[in-house]
Parts: sequence; structure tokens; C-alpha cells
Amino acid sequence: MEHDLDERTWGRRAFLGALGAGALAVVAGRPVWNAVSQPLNAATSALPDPVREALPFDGWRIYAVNPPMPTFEPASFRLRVTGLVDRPLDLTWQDVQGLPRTEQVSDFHCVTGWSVDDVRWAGFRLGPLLERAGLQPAATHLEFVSLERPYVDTLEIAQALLPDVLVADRMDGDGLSRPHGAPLRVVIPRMYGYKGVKWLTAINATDEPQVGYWEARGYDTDAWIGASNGLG
Ligand SMILES: Nc1nc2c(c(=O)[nH]1)N[C@H]1C(S)=C(S)[C@@H](COP(=O)(O)O)O[C@H]1N2
Ligand SMILES: [Mo]
Repeated sequence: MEHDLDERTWGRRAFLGALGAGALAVVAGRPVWNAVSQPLNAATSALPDPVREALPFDGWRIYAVNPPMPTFEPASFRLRVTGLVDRPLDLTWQDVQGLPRTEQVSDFHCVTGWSVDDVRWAGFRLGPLLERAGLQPAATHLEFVSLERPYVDTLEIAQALLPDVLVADRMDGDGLSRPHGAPLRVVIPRMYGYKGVKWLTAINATDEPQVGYWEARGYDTDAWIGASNGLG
């Protein structure tokens, strides 16, 4: 299995660094993630409209459902691949760095209405990883588990193998920052951001869909951009 795309498929899109990794949204001097507990931008919706509209809110909002955000410790970090696989994997950070690498530029959309264009991701595709683990034919879904309990989400195997899906450890030329999910996050550009589990630590192959964190709260399982419920 080889699912990497080459440069031609992606086209050479401009790498817009300005709204990139460093552009964390801040309200009144405090990082938004201190106050936000759901992807409805609670921190800013509490502000009067004129104040909110004056904020420089192009770019990333940082979300965490259960702060404080997990801390990446290279010596103890593990990425586990479990469930319906012949060879369960328990990868150290060094092992992860040895996986076949890929890069892409893709747009990012949160279901609440904000987007970031031309995000430059680097990391690895799921195909080679699943091949190494010996994914069993009975497996239909992958459950992605965050170090930030209880955040999980799921993809169908075919969705996870789309050519523009990756597990990213770099963003816009730097290692993934803690707010953006260090050391690993799932990226699936054709779906809304909640499908992309940050602080990823385990991938569990199953023969039925598990219920994702936001799906349990009413959001669509298939979060195709433009075609899923969005709830508002
Ligand atoms: N572990 C975890 N992953 C998560 C979330 C979260 O709260 N916790 N929020 C999701 C949502 S709704 C979005 S839009 C993106 C936001 O990514 P960012 O915080 O890097 O901007 O992360 C997704 N992955
Ligand atoms: Mo989101």
C-alpha cells in the first residue's frame, strides 16, 4: 500500500506563514484555550459584539475539552496501534520518527465557521502504519485516542486512507506546538476539524464505529465539509 501524493497532485500552493503556527488567538492577554471547553468559541462569544468583531481572529483558535493540555515527553511518549491487528504496535517517539514521511499543504476548516488556508503539514500516512501492524480484514474503523481524555474520534478505514489524510508532527515548518496537539495530530482536510484528534496516542482498529467526542454531542460522524450538520 502506498498512499502518498506527489507534488503535482497537490499543486504548488503558496505557503502562507502569516497565519501559521505562531498566530495563537488571544483574548485580553489570555490564551483562548484557557477558557474554551467546546468548539463554539465560548471565550469570544461571551464578549460584546463590537469587541469580538474587532479581534484579529483570522487564523487558529485553540481548542481543548479538558485542560490543562497534555505535555509531550519524548522519553515516555508512545503511539500504540491496537485492536484488530495481527501485530499490535507500541512505538516510541524514535520509532515514530522512523516512519515513512510525507508532506502536504491543505486548508483547515472548523465546523464553527473559521478556516485556515494553506497549512503546511508534515508527518506520516496511515497506510504504511496499518500495513506494519497487520490490519485484519474484519476491521472497518479506526478509533483515534487523545492523551486528552476523553477526546476520541473515529474514521472508516477507507476515510483514513484517503490520499490527503495524515498524522502530522510538524506544521508550517515547525514541530507541532503543544496547543496544536504535540506531538501528533490527525489531519483530514475534507472533514471538519473535530475529526482531527490532537495529542494522539493510540489508534484502535475495530469492526464497528466508536462514538467520537463531538458525535456524542450531536455532530455528524461523517463530517464532510459543506455536507454535514455543523449544528450552528
Ligand atoms: N484532543 C483534542 N483534539 C481536538 C480538539 C480538542 O478539543 N481536543 N478540538 C478539535 C476541533 S473542534 C478543532 S476545530 C481542532 C482545532 O485545532 P487547533 O486547536 O489546533 O486550532 O482540533 C480538533 N481536535
Ligand atoms: Mo472545531
